[in-house]
Parts: sequence; structure tokens; C-alpha cells
Amino acid sequence: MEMTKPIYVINGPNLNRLGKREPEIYGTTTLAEVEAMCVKAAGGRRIEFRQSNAEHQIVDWIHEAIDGGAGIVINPAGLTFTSIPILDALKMFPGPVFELHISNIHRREAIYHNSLVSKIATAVIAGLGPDGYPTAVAALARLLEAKAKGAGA
Ligand code: DHK
Repeated sequence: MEMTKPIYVINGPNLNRLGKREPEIYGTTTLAEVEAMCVKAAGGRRIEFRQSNAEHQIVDWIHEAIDGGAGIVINPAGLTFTSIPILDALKMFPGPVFELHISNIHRREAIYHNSLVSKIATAVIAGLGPDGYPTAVAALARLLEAKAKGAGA
């Protein structure tokens, strides 16, 4: 049962404009191309790939993942530093949560330094550019595989 649950890849505000948005920081790869990279990296495990500019929608998708997802890769974008509702929702998620940022937030302006999500994240990936997404998905898929094997042993 657990092996069939998908990995949720959740994207926050402004990431719908990836490819055009500040390419010197976020690159020229579009979000659709990132989705294709994630599907490939998941190695046969299903992906639920989502993006919203609305905090409540992201909370609703985390709730959906609580019941039907094996793991979460989340780039909350600007909500990373402000959203207690997203933090509270992630606290309820029983599986691994990988926090992802395209840019190295720790090398940017101070407003990007204090991530609320990092307080509960299993792992944090920042600064790999769009390639951070398939890297996170592949690592999460391996972790789930190992857990399943461990549980099966
Ligand atoms: C994306 C954003 O929109 C910013 O608000 C973050 C993050 C950085 C990123 O690097 O993916 O702080």
C-alpha cells in the first residue's frame, strides 16, 4: 500500500513564472520542465506536482498528502519565512518532508534567512537551481524505498 502512494511536489507563490522570473537568480527552466524532471527522477513512483500563489491552497494540498502521500518535496517560496499555517500543516504529515529552494537563501538578503519550514523538515536543499527538484525527488524516493525495505525486513 505505502509503496504506491505518490510523492507530492508543492510549489508556492510566483513559481508559476519560473523561467521568466529573475532568471539571474532562478534560471530559465520553466515549471513545466521542472515537473518533467521530477517525474523522471521518481523512477516509477507517482508524482503529484502542484503550484499555487494561495497559502490556503498549499495547506489544503498538505492535508491531502497527509492522507494519501508517501513524502513531500516543498518549495514554499516567500511563504517559507512567514507561514505558520504551512508549518502547522507540515507538522501533521507522518512522512519525510524535504524543503527545497532554487537559490541559496542563506546567501541572499536577511529576509530569506529564517525558514519556519526548516524547523520540521527532514532535509533542506538550497542553491542547486532547478536541478534541486529532481535531486530532492530522487533522494526522497530512495529514502522511502529504504524505509519500505526496513519495514519489510
Ligand atoms: C523562491 C522564492 O520565491 C523566494 O521567496 C525564496 C525561493 C527563494 C527559491 O529559491 O526557490 O525565498
